[in-house]
Amino acid sequence: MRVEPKVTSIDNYNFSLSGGVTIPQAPPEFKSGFIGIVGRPNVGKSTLMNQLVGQKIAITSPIAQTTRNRLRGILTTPEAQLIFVDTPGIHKPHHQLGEVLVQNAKIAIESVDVVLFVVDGAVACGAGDRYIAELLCRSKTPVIMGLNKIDQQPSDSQYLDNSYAQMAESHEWKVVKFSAKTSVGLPELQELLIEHLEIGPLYYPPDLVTDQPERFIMGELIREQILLLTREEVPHSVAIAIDLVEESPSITRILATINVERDSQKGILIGKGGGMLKAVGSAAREQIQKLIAGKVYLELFVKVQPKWRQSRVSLAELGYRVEE
Ligand SMILES: Nc1nc2c(ncn2[C@@H]2O[C@H](COP(=O)(O)OP(=O)(O)OP(=O)(O)O)[C@@H](O)[C@H]2O)c(=O)[nH]1
Ligand SMILES: [Mg+2]
Repeated sequence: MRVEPKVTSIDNYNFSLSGGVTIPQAPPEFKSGFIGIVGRPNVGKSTLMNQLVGQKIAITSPIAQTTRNRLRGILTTPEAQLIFVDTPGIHKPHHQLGEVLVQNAKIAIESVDVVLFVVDGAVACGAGDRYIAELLCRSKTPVIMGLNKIDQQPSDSQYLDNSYAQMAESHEWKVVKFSAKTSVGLPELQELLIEHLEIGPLYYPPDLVTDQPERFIMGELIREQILLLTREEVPHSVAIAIDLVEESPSITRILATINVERDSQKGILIGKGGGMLKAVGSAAREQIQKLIAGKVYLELFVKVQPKWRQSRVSLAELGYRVEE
């Protein structure tokens, strides 16, 4: 039996120009706005967004460049609506996909009300952070620096904090320290962010936590398992397409294709006797069951699509394109 899912996804709402959904009017003094979460790959941006909205909407992994799309996570409190925009880690791009991702992160910086520049507090400030700092000072958007992973800091961490404090001071950015993993410091972060927002309306219904369709999150949950279970080039070479989602009262049937670039990658993904694909499938199925709060049948196919990361057409087909 399918139990009633939490409202996680935009699909549960029938938005239309003629006003298919009514968003309640915000009380007086209510604040709202868009907060861009920006930083190097792997600093914990997506983990932070999931913790702040209280639900897993973005996938996370120890592999750099986990996030590929700009995702919105929504947190509504009695006093404010914070719309977080999680972005792909900014890095030096090596292929067309990388260029599109970095370009989209740059666009996000310009389109939000506040930027939360997340850095890894467990390692000293480096060239990657300085590159992003330069980008941020070219934009007019106000910036807060967020020092994450403080649970991983050594006992004598002053030198680490100082390396970031110097950068923040030179740009007059406020610094806030937290751990996205343990939630230490997150209430203070939330308060500081609300202080930076202006009085505004509810942009989304108060119980919505993401603007992403459920299908997209399903594809991401499959990709997450591939990131966690395979190695080397494979994690970066996959793109997921959800071919079918068929709901019945007892089970949701999902067919998905995993696109890879080479035959050798297909071999690794399928694994000995199909073992790898089975492992990916059963772990992803469990995650998707949590997402939709119902039973799932998941069937995965693997297809070779040579050089999809280099081709603008394939990128667009698979859902990666430069945003307007
Ligand atoms: N110890 C510790 N680990 C963390 C913390 N926040 C994130 N991580 C870990 O850091 C790794 C990267 O986290 P993500 O949230 O995927 O990082 P990201 O910045 O979104 O990475 P990209 O999407 O690749 O740019 C994961 O293994 C997380 O579990 C934290 O506060 N403390
Ligand atoms: Mg991410």
